[in-house]
Amino acid sequence: MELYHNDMSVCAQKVRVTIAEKNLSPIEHHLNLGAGDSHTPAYLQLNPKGVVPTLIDKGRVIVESTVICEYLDDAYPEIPLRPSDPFERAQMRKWTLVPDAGLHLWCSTVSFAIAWRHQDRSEQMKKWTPQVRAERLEAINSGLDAPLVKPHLHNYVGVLKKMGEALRSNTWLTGGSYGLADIAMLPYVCRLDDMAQNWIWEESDDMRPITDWLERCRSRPGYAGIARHYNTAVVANMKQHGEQAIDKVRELLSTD
Ligand SMILES: N[C@@H](CCC(=O)N[C@@H](CS)C(=O)NCC(=O)O)C(=O)O
Repeated sequence: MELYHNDMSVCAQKVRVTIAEKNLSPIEHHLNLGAGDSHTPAYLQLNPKGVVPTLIDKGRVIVESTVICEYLDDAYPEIPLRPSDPFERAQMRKWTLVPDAGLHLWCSTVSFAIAWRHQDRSEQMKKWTPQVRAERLEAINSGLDAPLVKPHLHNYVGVLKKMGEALRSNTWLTGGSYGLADIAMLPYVCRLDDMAQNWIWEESDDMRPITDWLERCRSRPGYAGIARHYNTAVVANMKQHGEQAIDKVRELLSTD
C-alpha cells in the first residue's frame, strides 16, 4: 500500500487517522504542496485534480479522502470504523459528506486568510484553476478582511455548532462508537486549534462538548496519523498568526 500525502493537509490527516486506527503501514510519499508537487505530470496521472491524498492499494489507485476512508474500512474490516446498523451508517455519512459539501472550502479560505498567506505558495498558485485562484487570492491578499472570509467562517462555525449539538448527548458523533464521522471532522477542529481559535468552542455553551471530544480523539491510536506528521515549524507559524487574528475573528463572528 502506498499513500501520497502532505503533512498538514486536512484531507491527508483524515486518511492517515483511518490508516493508524487500522494499524496499516503504507509506503508514504510526502508532497510539498507549496512547491507544486501535486501538479507534476506524473502525479496528475494518479490524481487528475492535483490534490492529496492518493492511495494505491494492490496496484489500484483510489482518490478522494472520503472515498479512501470507506475503501479502507471495506478492504480492512478487522477494526471496523462504521456502524453496522444501516440507519446509524446513514447518520455517519451525513458527517462524512460535510467536508465535500463545503467545509473543506471554508477551512481553506480561513486557513489562507489567517496563516497560509504568510507562506510562499507561488509555484502552487500557478497551477490552480481560475476559480480556485480567484477565491484564494482574495484571502491571500486581504486576509480576514476579504469579503468571502466572513460567510465562510460563519459556515465553518455552523458545523462546530452541529457537532456540539450531537456531542451533547453522545460520546462520539454517531453515538457510542468512534468512527469515520469523528475522523472526518477531527482535522478541521485540529486546524482551528492549530491556528489558536480553540476559544471558539471552549467559550461557547453550545460548542463546549467539542473540548472533551477532542481530548478523546487525541487519546485514540488514530491520532498518530495527525501527531506523527505535525510540522512543528509550520504549526508554530500558524499559531503565531492565529493569535494575532483572534480579535478580528471574534469581531467577524460577533455579527451575522
Ligand atoms: N476532495 C478532495 C480534496 C483534496 C484537497 O483539496 N487536498 C488539498 C490539501 S487538503 C490539496 O492537495 N491541495 C493542493 C492544491 O490545491 O494545490 C479529497 O477529499 O481528497
